[in-house]
Amino acid sequence: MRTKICDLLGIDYPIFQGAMARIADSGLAGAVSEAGGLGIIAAGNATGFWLQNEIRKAKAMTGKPFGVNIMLLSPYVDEVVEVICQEKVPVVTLGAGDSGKYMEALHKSGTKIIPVVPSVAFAKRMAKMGADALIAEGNESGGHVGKQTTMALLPQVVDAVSIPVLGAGGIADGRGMAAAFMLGASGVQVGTRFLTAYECNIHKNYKKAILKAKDIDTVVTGQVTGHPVRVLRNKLTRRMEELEKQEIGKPDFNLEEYNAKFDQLGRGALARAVEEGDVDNGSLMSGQIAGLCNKEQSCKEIIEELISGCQACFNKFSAGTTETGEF
Ligand code: TUI
Repeated sequence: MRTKICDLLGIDYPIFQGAMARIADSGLAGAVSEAGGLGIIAAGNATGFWLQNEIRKAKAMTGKPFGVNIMLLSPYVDEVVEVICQEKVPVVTLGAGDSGKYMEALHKSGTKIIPVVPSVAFAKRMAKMGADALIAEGNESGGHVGKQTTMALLPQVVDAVSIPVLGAGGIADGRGMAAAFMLGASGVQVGTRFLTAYECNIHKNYKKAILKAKDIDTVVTGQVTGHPVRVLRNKLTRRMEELEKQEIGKPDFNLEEYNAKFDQLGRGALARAVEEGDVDNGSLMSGQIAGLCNKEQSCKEIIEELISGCQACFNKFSAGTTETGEF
């Protein structure tokens, strides 16, 4: 199953592992790349020093291409970009902001640039600025989300640009992957499913919470702050909702004060989930598709299942099937 994105990046399968801040390290990314997908180290809010070490560990694990995700809200973006250029990382994805400023330096070092886009307008802007491909990420995703669903966003982005587009958000098995192809994608990015991989080094409580999550168990927090984040519902999200209810209706509502209170609640919450396994007070980032992620597997097994499941969909729905009344 090769597509344009495989040829562009020199990977075997058109599957990217979603970059999950504080989670997607060299252990996860190296395993995904070694299995033929594109593993991605999430720079998140980490320093250039941390990232350089992770890049070197990934290089030692696999001779295959891997990527780094630049989280554009990070205070360390400049040093992260510098390290990526120095280490000649073959591909970067960029999220949570506008990557225009960094494109020239990254291209000069031979790095392929793949911004995450939440809208058609932003997709067109990134394509015009020289992006090599795009990831159209729907609101079903975990973590920082845009407003459009994958189903609506992906085909509109595909039609708006002439570079390859990957679909992301709500994709965790071969059926989702086949659906993305039907909408015009050249590949998919899968995040939540990789949270359940053996090689994913999150606390066991976090992993268990994903494994037992149902379809309705995620919520988007931070809608008012301007940084909406999808996570599993828990005590922390209920406190955030409570704060929203109390403050928003006030006649003297002050956004800055509200944001400060919200930040106070969220401070350190991702680390509490990932490292301490605090499933009540931590931020358990997760996509809506967690309900489908029910077993722990290796990255290789996950990738093989995605490919064989996608292939089975194509076979099932190929010529003649509609006449047998199978669907
Ligand atoms: O970036 C992500 N997902 C993330 S980043 C993250 S760490 C974080 N934690 C707390 C608050 C904020 C971040 C956890 N998950 N996905 C890619 C993505 N990019 N989703 C949405 C966007 C995006 C949003 C607005 C990209 C561009 C944009 O605006 C660009 C513009 O200038 O119009």
